[in-house]
Amino acid sequence: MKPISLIQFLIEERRAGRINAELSLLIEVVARACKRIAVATNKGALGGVLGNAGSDNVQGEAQKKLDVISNEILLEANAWGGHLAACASEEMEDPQPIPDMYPKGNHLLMFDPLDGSSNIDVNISVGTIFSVLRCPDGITEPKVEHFLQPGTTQLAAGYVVYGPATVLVLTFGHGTHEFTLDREVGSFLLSRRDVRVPEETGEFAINMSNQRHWEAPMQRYIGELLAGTDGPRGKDFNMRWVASMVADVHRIVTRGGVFFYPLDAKIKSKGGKLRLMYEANPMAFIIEQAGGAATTGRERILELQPTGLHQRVPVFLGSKKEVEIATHYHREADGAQS
Ligand code: AFP
Repeated sequence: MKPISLIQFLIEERRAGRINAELSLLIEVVARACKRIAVATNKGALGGVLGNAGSDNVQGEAQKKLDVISNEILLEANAWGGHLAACASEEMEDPQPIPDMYPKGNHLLMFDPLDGSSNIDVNISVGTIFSVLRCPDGITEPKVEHFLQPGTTQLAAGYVVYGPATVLVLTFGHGTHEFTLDREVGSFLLSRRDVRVPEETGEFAINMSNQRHWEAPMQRYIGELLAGTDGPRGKDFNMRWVASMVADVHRIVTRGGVFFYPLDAKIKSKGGKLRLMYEANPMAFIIEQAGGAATTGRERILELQPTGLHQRVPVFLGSKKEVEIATHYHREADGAQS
């Protein structure tokens, strides 16, 4: 059977009344921009794109050249189509308005242009993450407060992983779907419809080097996994950590597993490591739509009321049973203390 292209998929979603023409165009534009980022990423040293840009982003982190290039590609691609009211990027302090010379649309786009960028120079998978919100009615000049909507209001979310293959994973709230870039044809083709994250798993992802800084319930939960067949869980668990959230989440979307970036003493004052609007919310939407779960260890991520554009939160996501056990341990410990 002839594979379904992303464009055909979007047309079918429109015909089914699940998305409108403007959202369809927005996804097409983001996918096209991500193809350009894939080309830049694939060039590696030959494209002169490796190394630091010599600047810091809003989070005070050193920007890689590809962070800057990817951000510019996404901003430029999304400026003129008439589908956006504004966008916001992990790399920029404030939302980016649509230039006055172009028409404006009804959507807000948020993105992490190149997640996992510390991996670029060592040729390990990186990715782009994005989230789409509706611009509140009557707002023509969106400000930060208009972006601060809970994840449950997302109209779409997706990521592109630039790995051995370039893969787009997308949800509009009706399942999670995977598209693979056919480099010869230049199109994303549907490779898996309605992907499912199994409820149970034997694989977890966490940066173990932070173990001594974790809260007690996290120590307890991971301690039980590490005890394997000798411990209360009665089975051995395997561990993976790419340090590129897109790659770690894509493994979970492909074969199950659970991902944690918990609170620890080093990052407590910041609220967590990962960004709610650019990482946690879109990934939580994608994972829930694939049958998984996503919490901060205490609350469902998608129900958090954001307080800042660059807010950070702890993230537990993936196979439902493991997220539930780890979350239960945290809630139980909170209850015991209060
Ligand atoms: P960078 O984009 O700065 O590499 O950060 C990546 C990231 O936000 C996320 O993709 C990883 O899961 C996490 O940070 C890795 O954090 P550690 O380096 O602390 O393991």
